Amino acid sequence: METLFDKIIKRQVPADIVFEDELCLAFRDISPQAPTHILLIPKKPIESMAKLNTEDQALMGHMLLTAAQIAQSEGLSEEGYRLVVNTNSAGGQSVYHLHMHILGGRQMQWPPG
Ligand code: DGP
Repeated sequence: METLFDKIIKRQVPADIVFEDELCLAFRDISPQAPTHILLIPKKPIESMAKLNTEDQALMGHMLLTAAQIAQSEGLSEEGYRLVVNTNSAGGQSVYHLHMHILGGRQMQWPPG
């Protein structure tokens, strides 16, 4: 099923895009929970972490490295930042297209809510 994030990939819904390559897209969250809050998504429409399989191994590695590069380019690396992947309903996922939240620019707390 097509999600909002598929529409952002296809430029049918506007977004503040900060990075794109052939495999993934990153854009600023519409409801930021930190001074920097970016969503990194694969272009492949994977619903959630729970739907990953072994063929996604290289893509997921690419996404982690891309998240680190985006954090670096946003100036977050030295102070630190948080990556979050909310998964399914108990994980707090609301858009069923796998996405990594890159959050930074403030002190994070633990445990998360
Ligand atoms: P999650 O709750 O983990 O599924 O995160 C979904 C995120 O998507 C949430 O932080 C808000 C963000 N979001 C929802 N609608 C839009 C939108 O139209 N544009 C952008 N840029 N972000 C959105």
